[in-house]
Amino acid sequence: MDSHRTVAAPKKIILDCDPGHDDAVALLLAHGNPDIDLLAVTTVVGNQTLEKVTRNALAVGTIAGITGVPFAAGCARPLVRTIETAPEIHGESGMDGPELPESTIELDPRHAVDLIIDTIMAHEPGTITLVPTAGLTNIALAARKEPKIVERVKEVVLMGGGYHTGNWSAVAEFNIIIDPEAAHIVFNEKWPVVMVGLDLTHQALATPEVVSRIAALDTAPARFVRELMDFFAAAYKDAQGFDYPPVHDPCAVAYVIDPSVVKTRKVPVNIELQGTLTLGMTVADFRAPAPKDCTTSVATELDHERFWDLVTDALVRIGDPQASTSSPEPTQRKDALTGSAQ
Ligand code: PIR
Ligand code: CA
Repeated sequence: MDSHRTVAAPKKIILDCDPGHDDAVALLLAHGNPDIDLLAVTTVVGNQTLEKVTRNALAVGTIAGITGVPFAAGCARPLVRTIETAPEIHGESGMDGPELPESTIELDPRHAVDLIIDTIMAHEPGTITLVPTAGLTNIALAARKEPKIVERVKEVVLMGGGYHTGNWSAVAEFNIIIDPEAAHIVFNEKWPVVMVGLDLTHQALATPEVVSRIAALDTAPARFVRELMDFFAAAYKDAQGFDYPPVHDPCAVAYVIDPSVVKTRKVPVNIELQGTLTLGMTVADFRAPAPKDCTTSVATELDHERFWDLVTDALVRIGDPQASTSSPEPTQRKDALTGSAQ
């Protein structure tokens, strides 16, 4: 019976990002999907400087019509290492390609680390999922500043690492190698960590079919995604020889929305901090069934079609937020059509 049907409560997440073409898609997916309750958006140095990625995050929020969600800037450099950015993939702005609007969102005055801690401590234990799609500096610092958050967080579903390949060295992925000490902290805390790494995200290719399906929506956010993907595709072809670009970050959000879209396997993972050739490697131990107290798992297989259905559906739901706030009400529009409006 209808009255007995239970609808699962949306999953509360904090998105910690460095937009970033794929971070932008992750933010759009999180905002547009009804099973996600986006509690906060925080930024950290990564694809570009903190200033640039924060500007980009606010611009994406503006395009998506996000209101009532705090956006806060976090760490401007990694814990130990010097800053390393990725202009060859994301351009000088960190999100080259589309023209960015002036933001209508005001930045929260708090440091991202404090916003993360405040938000987790203000909610019931076990209800918040952290979704980092950048270096782990903010998350590591939050765990050090307020250790109580570790047992309150439901899980950390992060885009980073890879158990069979790297993209910033032969064996290390960008989000991990830019702040390996932070990654070490995050992977060794007692919270559950789901590593959505390159093994998985290299299956999330923005093929021409995918991009034209999105472009056909013909809304401002969809056109924005098309322009992002055009730049990202060219950069990925030049820099890494990919036919189509892998859209990493929304895979972590998709896992939170529907874990059946992303297959995972429980396996111990730790971060290499000593190696001269292997710094930042996410070393996964597949030799035997994971021990009972294992807190880490790795993403292995993506349902490509359902993943892109989720992204497309989120864009359909987002619609054209700027157009609908500035265009006349349907009744006025009727007047306009009959020529009485001026
Ligand atoms: C993507 C990124 C950095 C470098 C390259 N070559 C490609 C960014 C993405 O935003 C994603 O979060 C992660 N880091 C993938 O490595
Ligand atoms: Ca990112």
